Amino acid sequence: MKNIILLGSTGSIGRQVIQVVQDNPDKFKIIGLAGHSNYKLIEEQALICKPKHIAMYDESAIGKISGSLSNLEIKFYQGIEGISELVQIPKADLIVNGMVGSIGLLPTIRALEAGKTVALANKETLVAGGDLIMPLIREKKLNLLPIDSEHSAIFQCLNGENHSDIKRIIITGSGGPFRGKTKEELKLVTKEQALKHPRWKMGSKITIDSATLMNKGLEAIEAHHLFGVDYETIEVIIHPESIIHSMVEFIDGSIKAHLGFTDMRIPIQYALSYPLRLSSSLTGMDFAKVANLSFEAPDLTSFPCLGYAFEAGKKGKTYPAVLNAANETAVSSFLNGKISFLDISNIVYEILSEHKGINVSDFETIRSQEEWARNRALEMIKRLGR
Ligand code: MN3
Repeated sequence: MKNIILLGSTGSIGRQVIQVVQDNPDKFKIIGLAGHSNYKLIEEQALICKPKHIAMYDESAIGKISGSLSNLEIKFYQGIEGISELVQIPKADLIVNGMVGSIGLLPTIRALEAGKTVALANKETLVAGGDLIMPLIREKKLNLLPIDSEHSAIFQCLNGENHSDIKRIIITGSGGPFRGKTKEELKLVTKEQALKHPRWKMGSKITIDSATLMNKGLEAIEAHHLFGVDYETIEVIIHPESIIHSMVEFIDGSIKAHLGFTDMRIPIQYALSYPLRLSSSLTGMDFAKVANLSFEAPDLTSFPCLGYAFEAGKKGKTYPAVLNAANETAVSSFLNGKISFLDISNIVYEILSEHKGINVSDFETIRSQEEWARNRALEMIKRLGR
């Protein structure tokens, strides 16, 4: 039995983690839940999972969790400090981080410091803090198990392979809802259109990132850290069918691809069961119905965020953290109707241009530079004023 602490339980990934755990009640037990502010949902989840620990990021949400949990003997935690304390409890075998945004960085660091295996769906954690996290993983000889479908695919392609045999890592992406649109056509696209992802059902932040292709850029930075490869080795290709979840080319010209349904429960289950595989109801792809797999180069003119992410990644230092923080702020303002779709990439570009990168030596450096980027983004958003 693996004892799991689930961070971000009320989000899209978190809800699917609970499904996987419910499908395998003899393998996994959730002993801790952490959510942002949705106290109603976390209460429902607690009645199902019967955890011993619950944390809420929004400190006012704890008090709203009703008495229905009073006979469960639950210990409650508050804020990011509370979540960071929760991940260290001795009984936890696996920390699943499904939080959204680089706010997930501190709990990840605390979990690793406590020697825990972490299954990571929170890509912003690696984008902002990869330079802190990866040395910690190596020093403590821990496992960081990717849940992001592309990275789970690459991770599985690399099983049993030598790192020095990697020639190229090829990250696939559906191209999002606006694939094929010109920059002119993107001027007037709405939030509702951006939220309609053609292949994956996901939370709103990542769905907007998929529409701008920032998501692929963040994934390239994530791959750089996770697999220890430089950016010249990483390629992004648009694959609208989303059947191939990523590929690895080796020095002998062999290419391994990972294929499957677009259902996050598959990579989630693999991260939970690793190194074993467990059976699942999601089997039996009908290739005659799939019929075609197509590919095209990403359009960096309509979707410049992808290029900005590669640039920030290559520059290293605090550039990726600043790119990510500016993007998080811009996306949330887009979702609130304050800026247009194209403003997102403009804001990211401006802030990256202004930024003077600093070597990442500690968490405080990242936090302070993120704060700078968020404040600069808010100033720009105010100026754009809608
Ligand atoms: Mn992905």
